[in-house]
Amino acid sequence: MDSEPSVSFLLTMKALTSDFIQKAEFALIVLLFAGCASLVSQSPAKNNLTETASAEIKPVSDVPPAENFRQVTVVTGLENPWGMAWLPNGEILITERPGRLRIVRNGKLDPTPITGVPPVLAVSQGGLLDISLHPNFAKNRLIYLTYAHGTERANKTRVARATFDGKALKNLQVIFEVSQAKPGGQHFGSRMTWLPDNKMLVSIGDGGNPPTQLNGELIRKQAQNLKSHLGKIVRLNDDGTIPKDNPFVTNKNAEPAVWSYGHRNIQGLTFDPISQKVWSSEHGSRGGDEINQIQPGKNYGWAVVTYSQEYTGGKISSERSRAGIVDPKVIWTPSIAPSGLSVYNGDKFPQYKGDLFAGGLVSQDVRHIDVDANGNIISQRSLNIGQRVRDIRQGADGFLYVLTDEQEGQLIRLEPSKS
Ligand SMILES: [Ca+2]
Repeated sequence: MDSEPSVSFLLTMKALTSDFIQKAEFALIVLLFAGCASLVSQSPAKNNLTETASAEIKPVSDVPPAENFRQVTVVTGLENPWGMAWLPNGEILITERPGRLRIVRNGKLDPTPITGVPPVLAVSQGGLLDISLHPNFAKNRLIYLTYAHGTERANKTRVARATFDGKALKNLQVIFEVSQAKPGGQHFGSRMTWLPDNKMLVSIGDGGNPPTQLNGELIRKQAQNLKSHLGKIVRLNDDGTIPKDNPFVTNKNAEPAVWSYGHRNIQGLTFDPISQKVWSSEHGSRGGDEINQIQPGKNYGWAVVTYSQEYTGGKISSERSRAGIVDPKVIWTPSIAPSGLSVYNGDKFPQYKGDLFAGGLVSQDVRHIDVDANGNIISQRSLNIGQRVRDIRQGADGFLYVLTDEQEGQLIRLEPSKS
């Protein structure tokens, strides 16, 4: 689910979809019974359940509440904040989508924005988006930003880096730009995360919903085109050059930056240093939002294999799983419109180490997803925030922090309710 449809539209959709899902769940139960019965009655060689094994991934529509959190509002008055990053001294940098970079010093929002931010295309979902510090920031002072650049008719997701002296960005340098320009204000991606070898991953959206076109066909088809950055995760060196061990560097029909493909619009991306796994959260259209475990060179399906439907209710694909395409680990129908995603590894919630925390724009909550040591999803719970959740990160102090996507957005700290 994208973030721009009106609330009443979404509520109607949510009600319709929820009704649809209850029926679908009933049908699924009947089908599973039938499947089990046929398993008993047939020899294994005859049944074809292996092909459709992913039907066992049941879309999640309802989750129990999370109760172990206390919410403390730290900062108010942020305009549509999008991403955040902690400096070594505990100060927090926060992007505002209209194009400002703010800083929280000693728990207070500095009224003066950081200077030196590049001009951005602030329209619909576009603007100043994610922020990330170089893993060696303490030595090199490098900060990375993603943003929408260009015009409403022709725009691209960009990655730029600059040095930060505590007040201003200096030596700004654009280190990556999507190869094709797209029209409109939808689907820019663009979360960043770092791998242990100091290579960076950046998510790039598929370019937009129908009827948005590129080269005479729906732009979303670019997600399956390896010659395009659209609908991909790209892997870059810290200066924007292409790592020589990227999965498609020797493929003449592929962009060498591509690391994984078949994505619609990934807005949550994180690396778990313990399990060494990369996780992403991805918007479906109507229903079919996903959490995926990302591996290099793999196809994640969009838009040929998906649980999602068109906003109008029409079919996007009849296929929900296919050999050679990676199944999602979580499917949300109705959509929660997933945003930031974090793996917890701090000491304030020791029992949640290794668990995932996902923000929801439409669901206005944080999903606490219990993950076991093997990376299997066990269960999930919902922490109601009551505002559109744009990002969730673990702070330098080990607490979890939430940004809310409102005109008067907030930074909220999550603490254990019993301490
Ligand atoms: Ca998928």
